[in-house]
Amino acid sequence: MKRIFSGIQPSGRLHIGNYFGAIKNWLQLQNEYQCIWGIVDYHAITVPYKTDELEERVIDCTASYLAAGLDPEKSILMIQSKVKAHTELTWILNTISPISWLERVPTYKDKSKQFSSNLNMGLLDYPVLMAADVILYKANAVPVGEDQLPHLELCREIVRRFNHIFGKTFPEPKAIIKKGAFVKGLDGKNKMSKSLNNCIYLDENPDDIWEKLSTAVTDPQRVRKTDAGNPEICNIFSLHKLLSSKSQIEYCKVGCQTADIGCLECKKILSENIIQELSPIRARLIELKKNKKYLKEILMNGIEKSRKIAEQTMTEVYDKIGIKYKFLK
Ligand code: AQP
Repeated sequence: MKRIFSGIQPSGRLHIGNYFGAIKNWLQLQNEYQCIWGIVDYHAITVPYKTDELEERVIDCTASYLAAGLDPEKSILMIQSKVKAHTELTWILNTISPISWLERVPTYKDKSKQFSSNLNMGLLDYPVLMAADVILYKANAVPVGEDQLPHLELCREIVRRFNHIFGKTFPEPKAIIKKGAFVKGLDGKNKMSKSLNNCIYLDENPDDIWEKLSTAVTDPQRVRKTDAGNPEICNIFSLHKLLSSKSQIEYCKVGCQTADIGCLECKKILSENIIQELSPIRARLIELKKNKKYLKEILMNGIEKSRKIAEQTMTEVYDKIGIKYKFLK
């Protein structure tokens, strides 16, 4: 069975961008591949964070995976930092990754502006760690949002370079891109991001969903209700495409173009659909977070399985790069 690795950083509560861009697609993939879903905490510490909140974030992320429907019987759920080989392999990959490759990664450019007072090596090295995450398990494919595509391309370049220098070791992982690959934030400008306060969270309660939507940015040129709008540049309409029925999408599209309906009516329909989609997830999430023993069991099991696969890869890698030191055996 072909293998997949993907993960989410526990840098905040998960949002509908993570859900539509990642987890919802993972649900189908877990039936087709051997999947490893990581909670990639080493990635999360590349930007300023509160040490006393990290554990809660990891718990929240695990519960979110399960609440959204990931099945621990079918896939492996694990925490990146608990499999030490992730950083071991990163170091080895660092030695063959030109700095110029890393400096041109768009997310590095964005994050270095966002966190200019903490421009650390981890931020620059983020894609190398991501490459290590994936190839440590010899994953054949990685489901990603559009924003992550440059990272995956870099990962493929690193794989080609490693294989060229040391001999064929890793498969070149392919990107799997599905519907919902880019969810814009409620600010109508940026990608929905945990760190940008422009999200609808997976455990958002119905009142808050409506409150956030009612003030969310729409087509900026539609100032009055009587102005005709352009749904194709409207943030709310792009969310309709992910959540609403065909007839609702058509109703909102035509209603907006002809100014027959206002933004609030369009948002109300969307709000009800988001609430319907998220309510069962929210209920399960709240229950799961109370059952830490269960979450621990799932993670410990996943960590053990991940370590076994990682150990096999690292034995081969050390062999290939000349760190086997027979005289010590
Ligand atoms: N807005 C989005 N639209 C589509 N997909 C998204 N993903 C994240 N945001 C969107 C996808 O979710 C997966 C995990 O992302 P991540 O949390 O590890 O990293 P991120 O993309 O940096 O997420 P955030 O929310 O933007 O976190 P912060 O603010 O902490 O940097 C990936 O597959 C990603 O594509």
